[in-house]
Amino acid sequence: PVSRDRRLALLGAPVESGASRRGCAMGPAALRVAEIGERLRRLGYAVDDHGDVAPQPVEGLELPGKARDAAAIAGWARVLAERTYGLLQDGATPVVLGGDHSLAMGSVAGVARHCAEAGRELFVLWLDAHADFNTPSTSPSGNMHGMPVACFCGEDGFDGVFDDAFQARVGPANVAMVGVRSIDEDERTLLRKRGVEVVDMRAIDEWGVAAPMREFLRRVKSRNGVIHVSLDVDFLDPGVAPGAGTAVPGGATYREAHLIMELLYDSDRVVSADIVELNPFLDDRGRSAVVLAEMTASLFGQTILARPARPVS
Ligand code: B3U
Ligand code: MN
Ligand code: MN
Repeated sequence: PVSRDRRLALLGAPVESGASRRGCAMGPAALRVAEIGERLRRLGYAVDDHGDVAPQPVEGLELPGKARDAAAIAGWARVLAERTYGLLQDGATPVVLGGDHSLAMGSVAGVARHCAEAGRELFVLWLDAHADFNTPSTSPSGNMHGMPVACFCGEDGFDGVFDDAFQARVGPANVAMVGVRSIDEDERTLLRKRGVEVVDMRAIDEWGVAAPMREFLRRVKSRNGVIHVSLDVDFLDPGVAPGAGTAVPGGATYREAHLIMELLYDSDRVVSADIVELNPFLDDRGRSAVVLAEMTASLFGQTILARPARPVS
């Protein structure tokens, strides 16, 4: 599994204008207070905390349709694309601490460029109550945290967010969404049209998380691919993680979420991750921050008992 000599790179991205309510800008700080770095160091990794990144100045960018604060969001996306790309080129594993989910436009663009140049096929595992597959023309809210997947899958409406260096995209068939339970009408139509795999809560209730995860991991392995994991705090049930701006009832349990992280670690395919949408202003005494820090530790190999190396098959 994920070699302990791969350095882990924490990048704070205190962006919050992609969401409808403020507070996500405090997310990176809360995750640090929850000892996300220390937990990973205790597992034996060298962890570099690069602090919070600063957005590139972008002026006057407007997208056709509804996309609130598009210029600022593009500024975050551009710097994150450069940073995740650069870290991967250096052999490190970027872990982006959000910040709202619009930041994944950038983190995934950087990973996609790295994979395109390295000739590795990229898969994205989207753990979220929402599909985040709106475009500026389908979005009912105009909030850009509801759009990152559409953006990195190459849907129309995002021209000008990136310059030419970061045009690599993720094929919609290489995206798997798990835990989804809230989709807008036009968003659902588009998702279906593009063939994105959606493991909704109904599927999890029927099959649990292990069966669909094993199927996804088998698919990744059959293509010798790698995985970017994007974990939205609202993937979890609000009872487990109340610090979410757009909480939806009926989410993943603590145990389901940990099992997914453990299966991902066992797969040895994860190259990068986002931990996003934590809103400490809405949290209950740091509980959600701690849960996310624990999830991240599981993603990188924390186990209850040492287990014999057993490839997922
Ligand atoms: N789909 C809705 C709600 C939403 C998406 N992502 C979050 N909320 N966090 C929208 O505004 O696009
Ligand atoms: Mn999201
Ligand atoms: Mn969400």
